[in-house]
Order: sequence, then C-alpha cells, then structure tokens
Amino acid sequence: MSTPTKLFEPYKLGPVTLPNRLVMAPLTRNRAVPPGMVPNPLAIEYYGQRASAGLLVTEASQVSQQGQGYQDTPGIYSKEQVAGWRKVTDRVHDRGGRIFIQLWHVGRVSHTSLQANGVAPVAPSAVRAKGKTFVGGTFTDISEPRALELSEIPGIIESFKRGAANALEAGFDGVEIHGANGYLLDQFAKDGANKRTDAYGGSIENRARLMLEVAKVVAAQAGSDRTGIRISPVTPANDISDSNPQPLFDHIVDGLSALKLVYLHVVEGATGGPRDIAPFDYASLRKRFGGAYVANNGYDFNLATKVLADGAADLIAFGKPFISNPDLVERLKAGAPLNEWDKATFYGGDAKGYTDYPALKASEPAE
Ligand code: 8OZ
Repeated sequence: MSTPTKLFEPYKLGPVTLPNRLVMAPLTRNRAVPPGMVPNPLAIEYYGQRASAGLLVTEASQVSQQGQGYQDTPGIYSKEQVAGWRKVTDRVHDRGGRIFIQLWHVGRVSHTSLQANGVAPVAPSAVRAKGKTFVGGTFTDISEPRALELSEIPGIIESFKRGAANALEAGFDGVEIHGANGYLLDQFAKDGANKRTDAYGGSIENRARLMLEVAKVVAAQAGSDRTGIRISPVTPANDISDSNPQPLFDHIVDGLSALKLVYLHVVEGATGGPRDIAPFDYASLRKRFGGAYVANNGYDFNLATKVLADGAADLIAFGKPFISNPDLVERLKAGAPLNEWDKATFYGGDAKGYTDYPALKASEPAE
C-alpha cells in the first residue's frame, strides 16, 4: 500500500453522502443529438460506467439556445432534453451513483450559426474574444458579440433558474453553476471582458453582481444544499482576464458563502494547463467559504492525497483521467495502471473514446 489517503473516505455533501472524495469534473464531449441538443443515448452508458465516483458532474449544459457556443453540446431548457437527462440520472442512480448537472451560458464564446436567426452572441460588452469555437465540424473564429441591455439581464437569470428547475425534474441530485473559463458569468466578473458602466460593471461589487444573483435564484430553486459553483480566478481560457483577481474572488466567495452553497469548485491555475500560471491565494477562498472546497486542475493521486491531508480541500475533481478510466476510483484504490486518454475523441464522434474505455478486469485484485 502507498501513503494513507483520505481520497476513499466518505464525505457528507449537504443531503448527499459521497462514498469517496473523487469528483468527475464537468467534461465537454459534443455528442448531443441535433437539432434538439438532447443528450446522446450513449451518455446513459457513459455516465453509468462512472457511477463509482463520489460525485459526477455532467458536461456543461446550456440553459438556453443563446447560451450555446459549440456544436452538439446538450441543453437543459426543453422537455426533450429533460427526458434525455432523466435516462442518464436513472442509470447513474441504478448503479448507486450521484450526479449534478453543470448549468452553462457561454456568453460571447459562441458563433452566429448557433444562435437563433444567426444573430450575434451576447456579452457584458461588445468585446470579441480572440479564439476559436468548434462549429460545423471545424474550429472557427468566435463571433463578434453584442452587449446585453440592462433590461435583458433578468431573462438571463431566469434561464438559469429554469435550468435548475429542469435539473430537478430530470432527477439530478443537484446543480453546478458554471462560473468559470471565460463564459458569461466569468465575463461579467472580469474587467478584461466587462466594460459596462451600469450596475453590472465597474466596481468589483458590480461585476460580481450577476454571478451572485444567478447563484441566489438557483439556490432558491434547487436548494442551497444542492447547489455548487465552479470558478477559475486566473485562467486565461477563452481570452478572459482580470486586472486584480484576488479581491474580486475574495468578494465573490464571501457572497457565495453567505448564500450557503454546498460547494465551491475551483480551477486552480490555467484550465487544463499550468497550475502556477499566476500567483493566487486559493487558501483565502477556502477560508472564506463555509461549504465544501472542491479542488481541480492537474491533480493526481499524490497531490490529491497531500491537499486532503493538509485540509486544503474536501474533494478533488479529476477530468481527463475520468474520460479514459470509467473505474478511476477502483484503479486508484488498487494502485492499478490508468488507461491513456485519446485527445482525438474528446470532442464529438460516437462510442469510440466515449463508452469503450475498459474497466479493470474482474479477475484483477480489487485492493
Ligand atoms: C472544452 C471544450 C469546450 C468547452 C469549459 C465547457 O472549458 C468548457 C469547454 C471545454 O468549461
């Protein structure tokens, strides 16, 4: 046996008891079925195969058509989508698992071809993100956005609220608000994208307002003890930036803690990249937040074991290792080798690279 680890100890997350500290991070897979953006039937097997995770968080799922930024990502705004997700949650629960859905609005990270009538994507300000999105089978420049009118903001908040209501109807154990990676809520929070001069721009309080208002209504809808949120204070993902992220996120996390959200999921560093891209005091967030701290980005068994032992996190979210290892929990427990992931099948496609990664053979020792 290796170092003693807390990774396989249970954790009480609000009303839900997790059998271990591993969270499957939200992972975009672009296999939803157009035109309705209903979860692929293969998603039933995909999530079901991974039910031994302490908690599964689904791929980011748009709360409205306007909130979609890439081809074939699933939604959580129509009856058909809710029915599709119901089959996923039933399978996960039949296998003894727990699953939250990630509620998403991409804001400016979109393309006119995904928007109703080909209109411009929406953003806090008319500032284009330099970067690409994936539409029509190829990487294409992100479109020029238009600034949301003040009068449209209640509609955005309402779309997250409806997403939360739909999530419960679809049988999810809870929801994770996507406040990270340069999407709408992160765009409002950070001054690289938010140039507004109204109540949603300028000061830290104003820029944090939309994220906190969304968190408030979602928590009221789903229950604060079934509502988590994901943030990424210093990521450069999707061309996002902020001139002074520490006081911004200290303020945001104070607000989230006051709302009694059940967890704070933090992408530490550059999403899917270096953890040390910019100095940031994550311990400050941990200290300010009353609920569970979920740490993410580049964790392996040893780093996870260390931060859990140090009390720096309660749960650890693993991304790519869960793509290629449906039984990641059992493999880490056994010290068994992990399957390699194939980047070519991350986004789009069929069962290949989705539901065909093998679990350990039953004949191999479990411990
Ligand atoms: C990879 C590709 C497309 C979207 C994120 C939802 O970064 C995403 C995403 C990741 O949060």
